[in-house]
Amino acid sequence: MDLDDAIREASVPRPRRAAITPSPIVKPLPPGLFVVHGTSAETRWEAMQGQGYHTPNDRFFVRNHTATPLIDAPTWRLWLHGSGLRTPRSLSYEELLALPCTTVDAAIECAGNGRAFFESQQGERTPGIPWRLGGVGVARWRGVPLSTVLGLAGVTTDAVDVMPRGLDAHYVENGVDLGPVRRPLPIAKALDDVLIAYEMNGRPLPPDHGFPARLVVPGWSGIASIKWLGGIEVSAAPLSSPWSTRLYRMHGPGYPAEGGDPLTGQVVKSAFELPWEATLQAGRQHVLRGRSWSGGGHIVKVEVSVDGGRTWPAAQTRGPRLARAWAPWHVAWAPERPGPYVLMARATDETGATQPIEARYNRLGYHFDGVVRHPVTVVP
Ligand SMILES: Nc1nc2c(c(=O)[nH]1)N[C@H]1C(S)=C(S)[C@@H](COP(=O)(O)O)O[C@H]1N2
Ligand SMILES: [Mo]
Repeated sequence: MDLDDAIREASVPRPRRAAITPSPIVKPLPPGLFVVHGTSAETRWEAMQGQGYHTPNDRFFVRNHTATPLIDAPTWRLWLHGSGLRTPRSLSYEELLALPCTTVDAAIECAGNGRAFFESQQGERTPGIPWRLGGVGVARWRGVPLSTVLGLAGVTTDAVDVMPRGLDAHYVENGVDLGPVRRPLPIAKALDDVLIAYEMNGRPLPPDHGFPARLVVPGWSGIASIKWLGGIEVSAAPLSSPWSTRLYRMHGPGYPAEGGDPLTGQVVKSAFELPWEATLQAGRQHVLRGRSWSGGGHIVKVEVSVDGGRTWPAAQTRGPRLARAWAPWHVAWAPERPGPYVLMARATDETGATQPIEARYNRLGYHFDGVVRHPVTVVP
């Protein structure tokens, strides 16, 4: 049996879901927690008010190319194959759970998070999901290091690329079948800090987030963290997919004709835990809370401007500010006069990377790192 047959036979999502609901996302999407974008949904930032360090599973954003498949764990197998493995093999759910596990607090963030601001702040139209800032979440992931699992199949010294593939439906773009969602990882990253996760915030992975198992690739664009893992190819020759050769690259003025290198690390961003748009009362003290994050390292500084960017007093960070997750912060604000205001937050990470007033344009609208202008109305 080859991999395709194996996946078809052993772990194809049962047709159960079609019988239940036509919804592409299984969990409830109450309008107070999510903004729905077709088959995906972004977290409303006010839904993070009063939450702990992690994004609870019920409000973690979902990015689906098609629809969440319901996968039967007892018959599921993870297929490890390719020219970069000495002893190709497969693994059951039980076998995966029996391996030595570890946890990591890591963000998953869509490369297009913040895309809406290319248009609303810079007048640059880009195709794709118009995320504001809710295409990110931080969870405590438990699972088995990818290096441990691949080690069971004997990685050869000449292995160069690792291609995980999802068990969700093939992605069809403009009538062209691009195949299963998949994207190669260089072997060095794959063997470094990547996890095959089966638990999210202490619960089995929810269906929408990749049950029974997904990759978690800390610091990198969300597309690397393939959900509903069915197979992993390890190859002695370079691998590619439309998600590495065309999508998830920088295109446009100043970039090579074929696009920049495949995207890896995420950029610096900041968000207020406030509704869009927010209403606050004049004449009293408010505590503005938010979070900042970067794929490049931990956050060392957050500044907040309430006067249109004239002054940038420092915000206080509270709690952990882990690299590859985020740094919660707060700042006091007592607006006296009613009227429209714009709140801005700007973070800097340990590499010195910070947020420009204007993000550099790219045709597909990835990696918006500009300072976001959050509208607030102060009422009497
Ligand atoms: N199999 C599969 N994996 C996938 C996707 C998908 O559609 N199918 N979407 C990717 C993208 S673009 C992102 S941003 C993250 C989102 O993870 P989440 O839905 O758990 O938040 O999953 C990635 N993994
Ligand atoms: Mo994404």
